[in-house]
Order: sequence, then structure tokens, then C-alpha cells
Amino acid sequence: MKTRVNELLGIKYPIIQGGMAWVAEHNLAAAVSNAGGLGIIGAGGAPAEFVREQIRKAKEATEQPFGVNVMLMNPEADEIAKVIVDEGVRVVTTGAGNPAKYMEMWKAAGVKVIPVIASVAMAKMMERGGADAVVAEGMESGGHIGATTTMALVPQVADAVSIPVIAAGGIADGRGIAAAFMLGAQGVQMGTRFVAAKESIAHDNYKERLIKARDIDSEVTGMSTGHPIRVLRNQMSRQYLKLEKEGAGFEELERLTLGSLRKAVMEGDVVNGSVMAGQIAGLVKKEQTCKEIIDELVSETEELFGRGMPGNS
Ligand code: TUI
Repeated sequence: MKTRVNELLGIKYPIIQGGMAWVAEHNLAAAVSNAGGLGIIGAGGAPAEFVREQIRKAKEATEQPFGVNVMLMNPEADEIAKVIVDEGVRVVTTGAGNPAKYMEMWKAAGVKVIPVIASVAMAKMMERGGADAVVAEGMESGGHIGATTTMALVPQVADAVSIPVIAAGGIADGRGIAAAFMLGAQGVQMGTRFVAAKESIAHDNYKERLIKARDIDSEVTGMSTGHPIRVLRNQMSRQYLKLEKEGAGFEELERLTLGSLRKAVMEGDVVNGSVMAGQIAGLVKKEQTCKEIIDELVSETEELFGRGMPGNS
């Protein structure tokens, strides 16, 4: 399972773990990297110094490359961007915005830059700005999403840029990976499946809710505010959608969700918290170690491709 992405990042398999706020901390990132993928520390809304500690802990736990995801709405994004350079992080992914203003600094420091994008226009802009690859993230993903599906987005992005395209959104097994390759991707990024990993610090209630989820349990809140967020349906999402339908303003809706991801991930409040997960949650059936997950993904994908596997030609 070798593509340009393995080479670019110095990893065994072109499988990247999503940079999920609260969930993607150093334990998960190190476990994914030790299993041959690329683990990512999700900075989410965390302060820069907290991110620095996470990076240091991950370095102690793995010799393999790992990355940091910068959620660009974080008020400390500028400081986090510098911490990444200071600490010698090899790979950065970005989400929920345009990372153009950090690109020069990261490139000069030799950091591989992989923006997460949800449109062809953004992918082209990132390539022009010097990105090493892009993650094309479809609206099947959990959390903050764009408007296009993975099936439609990935081939259009693959045609529009010459840097490697990493597919994300709705992928949780070897069939998804094989499909992504067929669409022109050279790697995949997966979040939801890794939330249920043994090494994931997500509360047991969160993991159980995810494992119990059916195909139709996914919902998008915030369509009206310009911040659409995909979650698993619960009391919080119902309340949110009700208020949204009644024409509630941005501020009131923001108040409702303030700290709600933390509440679900850390405290296990899967009733009043935001249980962010992708549409593929229904496919996630059990808790496994990152190594078990990655070994299974690789054998499933290789089974599907046989000797026609990318990189084996
Ligand atoms: O970033 C994500 N997913 C996220 S971030 C997040 S943290 C959060 N928590 C609570 C409320 C709000 C956010 C949870 N999930 N995915 C990557 C992604 N980036 N998807 C879409 C985009 C994106 C959107 C707009 C990328 C670029 C962009 O550009 C806008 C611009 O500046 O032109």
C-alpha cells in the first residue's frame, strides 16, 4: 500500500488519523503512528502551551512521524503555528479556514503542510500557496463540514491539482479506502473509526453511542449559521434544530453549544453534549487498538485490489 503520500510523510501506510478536537490527543496520535499510519494531535480550541505539551508527550511515545492539526478558528492559532515550528513537528494539517498566512513560515521550517479543504477552489489556492498535499473532506465527515460529498469532491479535486489528494469523509474500512483510491485519492484520513479505538480517550459513553449508531442517526446542526456541524442525534441536536427552525440567532445557538463537545467527549454526557461523528458511524462495531484497526484496513484493502494495489505495479 504505497503511494506518494507514504513517501511525502515517511509513513508505512497512507492512512491519516483525523485531527479531532478533544479526542485526538497524544496517546491516540502516537498509537496511530506506531501502527504505521500518521497520528495527528488535534489542537482544537486548546491553548498553545497545552499543544506544546501534547507534542512533547507524543515525541516520547513514538519515533515515527506524527502531525498537528490547527483548527483555524482557535484564537491562539498564531501561537500554535509557531509552536509547531519550535517543536520540529514534521506535518501540519489545518481545518475550518484558510492557512495561507502560516504557509511561508511552515515551508521555511520544512514542515509538510496539508490543508483540509471542502472545495476545488480552496484546493487550487492551497496548491498555489505551496501546500504539499490536500485532504479533500466530504460532508459525510463528523464535526465542521463543507457542502459536497466525498464521492463528488475527491475526483474533482484530484483533476484540479497535481499534489496528492487524501480523501476524508465516510471512510471507515477497506472498501472505503479502495473506493477513495478509485476516485483519485492517494491516501485517506479517518476520524470516526479512531474515536472508538482503545487508545482514544473519548469517554466510554461516547464510544458506546458511536458503536450503537445506525446509518440514519446522523444530523447536521448550524446550516443556518454558516457553521454546519455533523453530530449523532440526541437531545442537544434536537433542541438546536428546533431553535434553528424557530429562527434563533447565532449567539443563542452558540451559547447552547458552548463547551458541548468537551461535555460529551470528556464527561460522557451524550444526551446534552455534542457527539460529533461521521455518517459512517454505523459501520463502527467495536473498540479495537489502533494497530488492530490499521492492520484490518490494510488487509481489507489489499484483498480488494489483489496485485493491482497502488504502488505494486
Ligand atoms: O475542521 C474540520 N472539522 C471540525 S473543526 C471542529 S472544532 C469545532 N468545534 C465546535 C464548533 C465548531 C468547530 C470540528 N470539526 N474539518 C476540516 C474542514 N475544513 N472542513 C471544512 C473546512 C473548511 C471550511 C472553510 C476549510 C476551508 C474553508 O475555507 C473558508 C475560507 O476561509 O475561505
